[in-house]
Amino acid sequence: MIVNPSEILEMSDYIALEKQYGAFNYKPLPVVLSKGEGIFVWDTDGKKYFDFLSAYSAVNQGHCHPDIIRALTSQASNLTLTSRAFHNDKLGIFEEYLAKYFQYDRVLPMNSGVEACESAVKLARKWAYEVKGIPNNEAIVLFANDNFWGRSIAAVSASTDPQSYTNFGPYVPGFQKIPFNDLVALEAAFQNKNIAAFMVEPIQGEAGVVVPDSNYLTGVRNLCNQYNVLFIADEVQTGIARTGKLLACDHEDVKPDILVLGKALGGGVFPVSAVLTSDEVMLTLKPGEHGSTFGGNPLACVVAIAALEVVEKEELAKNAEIMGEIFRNRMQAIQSPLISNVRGKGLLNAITVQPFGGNKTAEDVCYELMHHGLLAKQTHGDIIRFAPPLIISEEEMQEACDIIEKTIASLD
Ligand code: IF1
Repeated sequence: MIVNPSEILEMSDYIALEKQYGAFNYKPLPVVLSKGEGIFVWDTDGKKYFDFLSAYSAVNQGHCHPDIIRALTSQASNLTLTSRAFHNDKLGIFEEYLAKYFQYDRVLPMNSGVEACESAVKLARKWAYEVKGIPNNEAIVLFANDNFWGRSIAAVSASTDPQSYTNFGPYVPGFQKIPFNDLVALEAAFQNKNIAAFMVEPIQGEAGVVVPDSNYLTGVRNLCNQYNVLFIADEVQTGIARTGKLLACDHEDVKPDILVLGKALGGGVFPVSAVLTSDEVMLTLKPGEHGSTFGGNPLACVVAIAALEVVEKEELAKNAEIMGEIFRNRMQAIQSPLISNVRGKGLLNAITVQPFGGNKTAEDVCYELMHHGLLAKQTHGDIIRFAPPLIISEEEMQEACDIIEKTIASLD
């Protein structure tokens, strides 16, 4: 079949094309989406769904937010890319806006989350040698078990998930892993003088929305101060209001040395990521030592500013907090042996599906939810993440919870 790119096909044909010509690195639900608006998406047959994945938290502001699309299209017809070989009239404005918004000295713009995380690791190594005085090539960066920060060779080298790292070796040296939510293990690891940084997600997303103890980040902050180690917070998924505060670290009023942002920084339309840090850390980078062709492009800069303006103007952190409470209360009230655990913060939530007696899995629940008009995706076989756009209203949240309740009841 040779398809004219403008031809309209059946859903099964779109899926068949991916099957014939794509890589099998994902296993999507059999739904083909062609339109999005706010918290809803539509498939090619015109069926409407609640989007309870939000493109893995990249669409916090809702699909095709008019203010963000306006910023995108007006900039797109003016100037899109200059590279960093020249200045552009949006980069400095974006850097100032971000630095003030999150209260850091400086901003390093990148594109994807994994690039920004890797940039943070590079910065930590540079700081280790040039400021902390660790002997050359001996710096160690610590990670928490079950971390997830992407798919690059460095990211899979930091991973403890065999699915992520198996047969992708040899791995990057100088990475060490300790248990998450364990300050004793952290302090023990810090006895090594060559530790440059500890990179951690304030809530572990891919691990299944694992929320640490309420004083964990404070403990990390204190130990990092005590041992002169950089605290890198990977807020690629938890940041930008997802957990009910602008940053998940704000729940404990803790400020990391290096903050990594991505996903919703691009307002769901464009890959924009950034590393924010102090003069002391950022100024270790000199011309030619790091970069990216697309990083800091004017299109990304205006989109990111528009995306953050929406978060502020529409008070998305507050809404995420309130709607998250409603969601977890509704889920906890469901009387079903299928649900064994409900957890999360703000609108980053998960339920654990217990295959009671029968053989219903989290995947079965997601298929059934899809048929009932709500899209969510399972992870690790038994966990379903629920993360709608943060603009969801109370009425819409109640309706979505009705769908989940009905679906669970139909599977019991
Ligand atoms: C996939 C989860 C979400 C991230 C954190 C960095 C990155 C991610 C904390 C890298 C990416 C993704 C990517 C996506 C699945 C996904 C995810 F399932 F792993 F947990 F969000 F729900 N730091 N997270 O979560 O960002 O380079 O992708 O822009 O399919 O791999 P990226």
